[in-house]
Amino acid sequence: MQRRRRRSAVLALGLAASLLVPTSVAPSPAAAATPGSKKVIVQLFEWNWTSVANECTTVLGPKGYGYVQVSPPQEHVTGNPWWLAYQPVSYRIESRKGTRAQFQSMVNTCHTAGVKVIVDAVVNHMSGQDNGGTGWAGTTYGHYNYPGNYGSQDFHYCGRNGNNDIVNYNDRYEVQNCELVNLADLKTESDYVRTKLAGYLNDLLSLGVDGFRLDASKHMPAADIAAIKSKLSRSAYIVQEVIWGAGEPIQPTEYTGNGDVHEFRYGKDLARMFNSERLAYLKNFGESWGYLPGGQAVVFTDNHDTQRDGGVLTYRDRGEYALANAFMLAWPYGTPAVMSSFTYSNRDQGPPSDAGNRTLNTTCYSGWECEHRWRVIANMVAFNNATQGAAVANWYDNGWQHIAFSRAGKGYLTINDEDFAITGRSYYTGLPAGRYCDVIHGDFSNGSCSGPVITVDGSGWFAANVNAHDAVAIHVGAKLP
Ligand code: LM2
Ligand code: CA
Repeated sequence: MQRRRRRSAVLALGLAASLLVPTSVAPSPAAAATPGSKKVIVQLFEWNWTSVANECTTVLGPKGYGYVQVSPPQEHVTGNPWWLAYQPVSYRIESRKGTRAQFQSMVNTCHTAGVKVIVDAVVNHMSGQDNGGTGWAGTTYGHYNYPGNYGSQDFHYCGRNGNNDIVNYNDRYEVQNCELVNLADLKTESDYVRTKLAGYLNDLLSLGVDGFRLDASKHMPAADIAAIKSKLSRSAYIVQEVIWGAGEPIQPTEYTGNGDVHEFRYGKDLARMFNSERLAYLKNFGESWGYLPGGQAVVFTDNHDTQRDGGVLTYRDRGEYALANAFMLAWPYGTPAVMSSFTYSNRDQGPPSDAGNRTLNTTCYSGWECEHRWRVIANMVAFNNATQGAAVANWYDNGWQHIAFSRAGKGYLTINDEDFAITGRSYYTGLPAGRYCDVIHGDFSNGSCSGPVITVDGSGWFAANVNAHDAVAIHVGAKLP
């Protein structure tokens, strides 16, 4: 049953070469989707504001990304690890990633490029520093004292387990009223605290932000989030981080009344199919696997936590990672969020920074992976845009690692994750006859394709050979004139 695939080194290298090339970033009007149809999110993890702005203009807009999710922008504790961002000290928009002015300018630039901005909002807690200190922007704080925002009366002290820490995830009260890794847990049931949190989010909305990823949502009752949301000055996109855990009392479905919710099972299951089971099983991937309703799920191969904690595919898996992302971007379940990482060798390591821990500008050739620029991933964003609303049709599998399907009338993907090439075969797409760019191996720009062209005949078929651990993808947004 279980099957561990062994690839020859030579084959793996050949694959890496073809699937890992960065995409061409020449502006391509064809990639731009009609307004409202661009769903794909990219998480530019720990990028500074100047680099995010530049990426919106040069890559995200042209490639058709709908949203950029940025790391927490508020004042945080000092030091080097990436996770400092998850220890708020104040709600000043002043961090290692940049100033308020730089943040504002980034939002404006991304909007001009047609990309909306989602902020990772840390609202469950403040810092985890027992002795307090001075924050990045100079604010003096104590573990339970944040001048101008909170005093000791605004925090939970659950007093379980000999301290205030969460130990037992099977206890709803504990998960929501004790401390997540010593992080001072806000009394989100208090109107004062809710008003402060809404004040922070409203400040971000006044800067033009479009939505929020609500960090540690499972650690707040859904009703508390609803109360904070009701204090927002205008509507905003919301995605809640609720990590599904086997047998736990707090369920992701409790949160769908507030907005979207992350479906954490997706990336783990997808990795298992690629690593040790069968792509053929993906035929009904989504709700029938017990997942959240697709219209409210945000899915990802990995995020900044799961890529460190294991059990998922990451940039380290190279070609297999590209194929898993191609599947995610072609398959209609959920809203896909593409991960973009900095290179790391230990869990805590911060992003490339200067001596003062200010995050350096992103350079995609060193220190940063820029997975969202890999040709396969970047070009499948336009596939996602072009196939919005089209159902899956014409599913094919060989029982194992070769699958294919169309998005009715709009696009077609086949993935061959066997250790051997599949040759001499034709595929039924149901697509209009014509010449299409294979966007896995080529970039479509100004009506021409830099890679192989696939010809769909008058009956909707094409013939192609697919190498081992490779794919072919075509869609109506990349059709040659
Ligand atoms: C999240 N979602 O619910 C974030 O996605 C995740 O990255 C955050 O953890 C977490 N919740 C809190 O916002 C990260 C990181 C932790 C780190 C915390 C706080 O994974 O390792 O904890 O941020 O910065 C670190 C230390 C931990 C220490 C804590 C407080 O690793 O040992 O606890 O700081 O000082 C004593
Ligand atoms: Ca809490």
